Amino acid sequence: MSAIHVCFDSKHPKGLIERFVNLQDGRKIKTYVYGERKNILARKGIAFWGISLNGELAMSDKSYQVKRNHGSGKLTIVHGGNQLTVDDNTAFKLFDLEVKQSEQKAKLQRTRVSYPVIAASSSLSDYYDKKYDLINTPMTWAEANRTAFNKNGRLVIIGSVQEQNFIHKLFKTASRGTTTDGTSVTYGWIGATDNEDQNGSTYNQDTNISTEMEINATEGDWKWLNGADVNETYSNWLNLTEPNNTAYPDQDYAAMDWSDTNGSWLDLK
Ligand SMILES: [Ca+2]
Ligand SMILES: [Ca+2]
Repeated sequence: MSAIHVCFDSKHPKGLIERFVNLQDGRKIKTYVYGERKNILARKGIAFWGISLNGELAMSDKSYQVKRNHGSGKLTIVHGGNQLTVDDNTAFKLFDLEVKQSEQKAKLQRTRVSYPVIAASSSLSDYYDKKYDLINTPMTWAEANRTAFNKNGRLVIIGSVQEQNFIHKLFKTASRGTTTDGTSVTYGWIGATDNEDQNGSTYNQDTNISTEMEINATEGDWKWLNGADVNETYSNWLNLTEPNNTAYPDQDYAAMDWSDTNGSWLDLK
């Protein structure tokens, strides 16, 4: 997308903005924007949809189109030539947030837009960039961390309320594991710890290899497995009473209680 400011147009004393879309095949199309957002990001790689008429384009302010299937209640999102069907608004809101974040990142870093690419059309749990896999075998946090690492993954790092709601829903609708005494499990491990013996990891997309890394967690100082400080990012600890480090300093591992309405987090050992 490019924009040209025409300064001296007798019909528009204040000047006129003419917008053009430069398509991948080399075509340049005069474009009009409609919808809530007046300024569409002028960046390479931006996805859009709109209506083309007589060689001109009316472009929606959203980079994707959403259709509701009235029979199933599912939403179909069409984005950059990919089609994705999601169950409900929880997944849609996470998708919308990630699209906005991708565009914002491209704007700040002045690079081309890199969207979360969709790998499968069935579920938001199948991004190329982010694929969520739920394992319902009961295990310790360290075992879960190792299991994820061996699959080139990481225990989930939750970065927003939209992602929290999505994960919470994923937990609630999954079949639950049971412990050795037969109790139904209502906690799912997430990727945060304050145990200084635990490592995080980074994944290299080019080599397809995960590497362990120091995250420098210490008792009471919670770190995500990518090394980010839990205090400085989105968090959802239970009623501000967890993590209760003072009373239980041996509780070093974060879990989501999905039986809780808000899917609150607590520290367990
Ligand atoms: Ca602790
Ligand atoms: Ca606790």
